[in-house]
Amino acid sequence: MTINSPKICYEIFVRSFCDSNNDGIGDIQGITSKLDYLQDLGIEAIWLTPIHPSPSYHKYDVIDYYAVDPEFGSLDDLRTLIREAHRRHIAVILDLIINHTSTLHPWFLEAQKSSDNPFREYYWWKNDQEIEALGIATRDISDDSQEVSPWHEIPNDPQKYYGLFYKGMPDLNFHSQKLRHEFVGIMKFWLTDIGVDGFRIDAARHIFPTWESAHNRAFWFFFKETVESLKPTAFTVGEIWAGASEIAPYYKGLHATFNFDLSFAIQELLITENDPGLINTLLKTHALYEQTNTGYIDAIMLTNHDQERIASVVGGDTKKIKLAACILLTLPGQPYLYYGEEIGMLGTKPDPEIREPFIWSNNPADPAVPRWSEIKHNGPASTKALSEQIVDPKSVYSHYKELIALRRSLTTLGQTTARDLESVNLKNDSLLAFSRGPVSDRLLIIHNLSGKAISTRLPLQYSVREVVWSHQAYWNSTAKRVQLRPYGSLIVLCNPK
Ligand SMILES: [Ca+2]
Ligand SMILES: [Ca+2]
Repeated sequence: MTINSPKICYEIFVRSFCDSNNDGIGDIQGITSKLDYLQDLGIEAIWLTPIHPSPSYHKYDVIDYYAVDPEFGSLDDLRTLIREAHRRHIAVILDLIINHTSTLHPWFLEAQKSSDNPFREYYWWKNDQEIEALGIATRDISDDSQEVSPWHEIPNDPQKYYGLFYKGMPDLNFHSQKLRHEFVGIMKFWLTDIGVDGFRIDAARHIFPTWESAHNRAFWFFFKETVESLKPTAFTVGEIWAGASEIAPYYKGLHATFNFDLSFAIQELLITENDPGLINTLLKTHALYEQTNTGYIDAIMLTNHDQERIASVVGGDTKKIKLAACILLTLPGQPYLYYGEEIGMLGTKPDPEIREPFIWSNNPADPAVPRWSEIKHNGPASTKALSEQIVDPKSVYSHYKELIALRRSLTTLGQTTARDLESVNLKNDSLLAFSRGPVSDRLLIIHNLSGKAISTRLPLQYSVREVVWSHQAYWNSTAKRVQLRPYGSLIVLCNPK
């Protein structure tokens, strides 16, 4: 593989991670100051949520693609972050927002002036008759957008503009060759001038709107060619919040895509304590991906910045928080941890509450903890700070660190593709069991999803050579049974059969 393919990635919501200058807002120098922490945890790539100037706290509506928002620091700060990250073998991936801009972006400020403005073609414009003729005045809400009426008015303009997410984010129109040229320049700037290692592509499934979706294939070919020509080692991971069959074609243009279905399936497993066939679903997904690209990378996660935090999904139960980590970090793919997951941070919607400041310590005067938002979910009574967890071998943090080290040390566990993944039927829906790896060194992985202790025999084709790792579980070699305490996990190496 010519691209860099990090084994363990980490999503940083920049505003909430670490504050370096005591203004209450997480920033780039703050991230640099925590690189030792991330390296020690075992992280190989960080994905930063958008850092460009923007009127919003989340910055997914960009007004300047060539700058760093002063709230977060400067370009020099970013150069330093990249240099220091690379020194620690950590890749830096930026969020690339190509679907839309802010209405305050100079392109849109120009475009809205008149229908013959040279920037008009950067966006989508239609009058009411055209919108009606195409039947596109309204849309069904989707997981990633609640907007029902995506056409928005400009005073005294007979045409409306298209903004899929909301009126403050007008969609860009990549029929415009001028706009494509702009983005070639933007990608070149970050990949080659500044030296980032790749991009996470926001809203990748929405680049062309539904009535123009036939143009998507050519667009992603153009995108791939552009990235490869600028920096052959650059890595791309796309947000395509949809099912596997819709995601699969994107592997022609992107190295990786996020597996949202898997994220929700793992959550469902944890809530119901029952496996409806997760591995078989995953195998079908991978078969679809493989048809498009045999080098597909399945980007797997428990949650991201748009989903309720996993610790809250499981009701704050530490045993289940640890089980969630066990499941994610034993499945094939490229795992993405959402900052704070490794200390069991809580959070439910609305969005700012799933993006709360990282709890470095419970010292209310700790300048590293951002103070931009009120902390509702992660006060001292509910979330143990990292400073406490880091010295506690039984903490959620220590559990994550151990699992990450395990995944990085075992080639089979760290595989991104799943050609040798198999579901193992132990005839008990409270168990999630699967095997991975070559016949000579096959790993059998068993998770107890339930609050009951379970003892089980193994199918005949699996004979245990050694226990590789266990958490609340053991192999009873005399009775030839696997013993799992509630929410326990066991990984064993099997003899070839
Ligand atoms: Ca700051
Ligand atoms: Ca779009």
